[in-house]
Amino acid sequence: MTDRLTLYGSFTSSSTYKPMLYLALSGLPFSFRTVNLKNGVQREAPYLSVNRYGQVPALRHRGLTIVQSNVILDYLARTTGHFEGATEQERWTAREWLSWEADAITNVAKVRHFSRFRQVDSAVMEHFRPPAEAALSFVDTALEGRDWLVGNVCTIADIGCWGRMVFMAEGGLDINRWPRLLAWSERIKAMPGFALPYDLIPKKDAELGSTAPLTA
Ligand SMILES: N[C@@H](CCC(=O)N[C@@H](CS)C(=O)NCC(=O)O)C(=O)O
Repeated sequence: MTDRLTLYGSFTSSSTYKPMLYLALSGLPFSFRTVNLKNGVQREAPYLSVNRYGQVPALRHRGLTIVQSNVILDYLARTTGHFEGATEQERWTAREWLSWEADAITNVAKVRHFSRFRQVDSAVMEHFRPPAEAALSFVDTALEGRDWLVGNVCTIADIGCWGRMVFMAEGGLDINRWPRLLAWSERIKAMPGFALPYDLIPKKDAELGSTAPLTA
């Protein structure tokens, strides 16, 4: 049983970016295993034995297999202590944000997906754009008078919500429309270890990270 974290993911995936960003900001060493979504590797038996949903990301650690990006963030925060809420209430509130983002910020990812990877009828965009904009407005309002979504420091709530919306410009969603959200993204970008997805997620398998200890 290995103590080294192994993350399966893909270069263009916001769901992959979320745990990748977590690991980069934490300075944790890990192995990256690329899953080529374009070639359909996610639907082949070897990968389906890792993630039954045929999606990235997936995390393997200490004999466990963890899938769904927000469950991975939850696991990493519990296991390593990095970006965990400071109090029990904050820990629950951070997970509440992650559950909400899977319902709401997912629409931002859909707008980007249909803009970048598919030719779809305009009705599809008309369906997804209003809830995507509403989700961004909701985060913008929640950030009024505060630096972070939960408590006084960056938590998995910030990493999960930002990570899912990171490609918003590719969907024609201009972050300048949401000034508090913009300022929050700048705070995240100023953190040591930060990188944008195309600079962070390798196209090939890689051994990454420093020699930081697993526990914060
Ligand atoms: N709820 C999942 C969503 C994962 C997801 O949608 N992954 C996409 C890439 S961002 C994927 O693997 N798509 C490949 C496919 O569906 O064939 C999570 O948060 O992990």
